[in-house]
Amino acid sequence: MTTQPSLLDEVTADEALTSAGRAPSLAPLGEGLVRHVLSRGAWVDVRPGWVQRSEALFEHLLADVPWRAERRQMYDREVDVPRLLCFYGEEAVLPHALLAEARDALSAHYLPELGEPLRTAGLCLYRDGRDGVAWHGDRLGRSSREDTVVAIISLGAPRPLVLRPRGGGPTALRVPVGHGDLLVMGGSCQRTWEHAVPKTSKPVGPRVSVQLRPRGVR
Ligand SMILES: O=C(O)CCC(=O)C(=O)O
Repeated sequence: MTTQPSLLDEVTADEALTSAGRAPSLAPLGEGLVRHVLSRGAWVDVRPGWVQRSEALFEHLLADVPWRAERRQMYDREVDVPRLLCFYGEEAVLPHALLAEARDALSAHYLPELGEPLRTAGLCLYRDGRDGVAWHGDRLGRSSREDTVVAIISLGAPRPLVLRPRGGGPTALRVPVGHGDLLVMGGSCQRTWEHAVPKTSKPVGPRVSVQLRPRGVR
């Protein structure tokens, strides 16, 4: 006797295939990872397209992360921070299982250099070209005096992440990051170099940045 799958089973199987086909996943990390050695003990690793089928992850984060607008003091007045934010501390459950997988894969890869795992995730949403982040190093905490690693996964519309030596000077490295690209800043980069995502008047879509950092680095 042959058994005929019901129409319902077929639909379910089709749906499962479709959603599995769209599911984001990580490409092998070592393949395609290029290191840019900067001055004064700083380096930047770039791995284009590390998150494959990143669109589904991007849409999930856009919809499900409790994005918050923040304000900060600028001289004598308070201004809007030009991007939305959400911070996940060490104990927090990340908003998608793939981010935990990415954090663990990066922790394993960089352990010989870093000596500790990545533990926190800072998420930023750049809604359009009016959002950006000015020149800075992540120097709150231990990174003001110790070498460290900050890994950034970029999703959605690409925006250039630019780097220059601390204290000014022309941009020395400009990396357009989006659509699942990975950029990792390491060594003395947070102390001796600065990075920024400049605002732009060009029409650009939203971008989400996921920054994975070790304990005590912000
Ligand atoms: O958008 C990015 O990828 C950079 C974010 C950043 O530098 C920061 O939040 O400190």
